Amino acid sequence: MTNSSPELADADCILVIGSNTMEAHPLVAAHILRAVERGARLIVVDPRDVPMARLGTAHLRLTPGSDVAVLNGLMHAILAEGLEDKAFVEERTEGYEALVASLQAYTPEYVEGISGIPADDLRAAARTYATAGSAAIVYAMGITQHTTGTDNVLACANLAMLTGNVGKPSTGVNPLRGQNNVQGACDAGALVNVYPGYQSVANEEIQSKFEAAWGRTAGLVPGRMLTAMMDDALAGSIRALYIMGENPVLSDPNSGHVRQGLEALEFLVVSDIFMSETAELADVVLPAASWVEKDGTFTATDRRVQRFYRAIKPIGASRPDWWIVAQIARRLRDALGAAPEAPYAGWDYASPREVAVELSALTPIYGGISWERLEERCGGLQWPCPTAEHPGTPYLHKGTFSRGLGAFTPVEYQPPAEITDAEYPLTLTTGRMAFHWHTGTMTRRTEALHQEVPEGYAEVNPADAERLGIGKSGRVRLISRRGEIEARAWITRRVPEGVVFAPFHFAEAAANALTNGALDPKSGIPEFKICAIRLEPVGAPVAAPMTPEA
Ligand SMILES: Nc1nc2c(c(=O)[nH]1)N[C@H]1C(S)=C(S)[C@@H](COP(=O)(O)OP(=O)(O)OC[C@H]3O[C@@H](n4cnc5c(=O)[nH]c(N)nc54)[C@H](O)[C@@H]3O)O[C@H]1N2
Ligand SMILES: Nc1nc2c(c(=O)[nH]1)N[C@H]1C(S)=C(S)[C@@H](COP(=O)(O)OP(=O)(O)OC[C@H]3O[C@@H](n4cnc5c(=O)[nH]c(N)nc54)[C@H](O)[C@@H]3O)O[C@H]1N2
Ligand SMILES: [Mo]
Repeated sequence: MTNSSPELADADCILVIGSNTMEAHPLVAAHILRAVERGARLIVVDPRDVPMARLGTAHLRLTPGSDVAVLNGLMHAILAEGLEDKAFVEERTEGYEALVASLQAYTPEYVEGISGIPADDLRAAARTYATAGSAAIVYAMGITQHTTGTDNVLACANLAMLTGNVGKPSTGVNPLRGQNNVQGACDAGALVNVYPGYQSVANEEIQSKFEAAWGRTAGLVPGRMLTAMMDDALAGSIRALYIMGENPVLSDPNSGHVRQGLEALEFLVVSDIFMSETAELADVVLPAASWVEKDGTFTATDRRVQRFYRAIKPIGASRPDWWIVAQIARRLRDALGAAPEAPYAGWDYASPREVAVELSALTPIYGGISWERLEERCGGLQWPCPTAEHPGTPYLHKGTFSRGLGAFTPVEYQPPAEITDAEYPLTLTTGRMAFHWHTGTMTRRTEALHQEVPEGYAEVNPADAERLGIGKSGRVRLISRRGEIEARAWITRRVPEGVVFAPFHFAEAAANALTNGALDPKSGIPEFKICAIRLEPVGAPVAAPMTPEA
């Protein structure tokens, strides 16, 4: 996030786009609710009638995949009414003329044709956002998990800069990162093209710094992305994989393809806290300790590093992930060699605290973040925090952007990779719900959560259900070009006509058997949010008319 979660409570306007915040990020949602109680305006852009949409000043219920058009339309309307922040654009940005030219075609009427949002609703939302004292954009997977995911995010940045809503409290462009520590994992270098702290692997100077620290060079070439690895495995260019804390058999798109890829490997290692569907395919399973069984830090979505404490001893033969990784690294080092005088060639940490010391020594944004400081402060420290005296950074881009001027990047609307046709006439969108976590390894083992939602389901609009003869709580078959699953039908107006939603939490009704493996060419993220399907009732068609739920 450019800004901090608690700052949302003080925003005058919050634009939530592609985020089911109440179900997926309830703590962030609490800050938004506080803002709404204060009288802040809330605009929700989501095809589904998610809980937060009910509280908003406006719910822009767009056709899935039309976000670039909607964001461009909002900017078009802002310019048409002269509501842009002229001083901010002049002093802090570049590329304005090209942006304005690119927005010309996106009249609210043209955007209505693509998105289904009434032109006047779009105009009203543009006015609400642009005239607010401070306006924050909050987004999540509803805009990123598309072949145009990067374009969607760039369009959000354009909108924020056009209205001067960057570099100030309670504004910004705020991705809600999903897992408790996905931000920390990225910060620590778990990405294909950077060392810890987003230091480029392709930069020779940085490469030399890490070579001196670790006693080995890793080469100046970025690695392969997760989403490309199954193709590589099938092609034979990847022969072994070591998977930690990931269950791609259920969580990657087009699971049939994933399974084939994993089965084609010569050697598969999986490290998990449970025997997941992916671990079942492994040659070696390394049992990991769960978060309650280990010490460490988590970095929250607003760049906030916090210390967490072990509550119980690791159960059975399980070990903390850092320990497992270090053991493997030591053996690799012995096999491949490393300069012994390098300060961090040892991989002999006595505790995760020593890993943290190494991280801050090599990573400028974490330079001043020590466990000692974290243990003294409730609320943690937010990076960039370069020195031991630095108080941390609640919001980014104050006064200047890291590249100097903020660059407007024009983006054009493009349809999703797979669109509906006569054979597959419905749009499937996938995601999450409050009671389950991803592939269910943890939540489906938790009795209370299992009781709340014991089985897979699909949200189907009453009009579609009636047309297809799908009864209330009846079973339904979802069929795409890649696979089919059976689930219970939840007949509900949460989804608009023509759109079906299925969570991906249930192995026996695995949504990813259906999803499309098409990727965003820039980020490599799969188009989890859109593919074409058809529905068939399972069992006898229901004759009696249904009572659709609200
Ligand atoms: N209970 C629970 N909470 C979780 C998780 C979990 O599994 N369970 N997972 C965590 C993780 S890792 C993540 S990444 C986050 C994800 O959090 P979210 O991204 O908020 O959750 P999703 O359900 O993936 O999708 C968000 C919304 O996108 C909407 N959407 C679908 N298509 C489009 C579109 O084309 N445009 C727009 N504007 N919206 C669209 C959906 O209707 C949905 O409401 O949740 C985190 N929190
Ligand atoms: N169709 C569809 N698919 C999606 C998405 C979607 O919206 N729609 N969302 C995508 C997103 S945003 C995400 S983040 C992914 C999530 O995909 P995954 O990360 O594959 O899903 P999880 O179920 O969280 O799997 C994590 C695994 O880690 C294990 N685990 C838990 N704690 C620990 C630990 O401390 N150490 C180790 N070693 N293992 C541990 C769990 O038991 C589990 O097997 O799914 C993606 N897939
Ligand atoms: Mo995620």
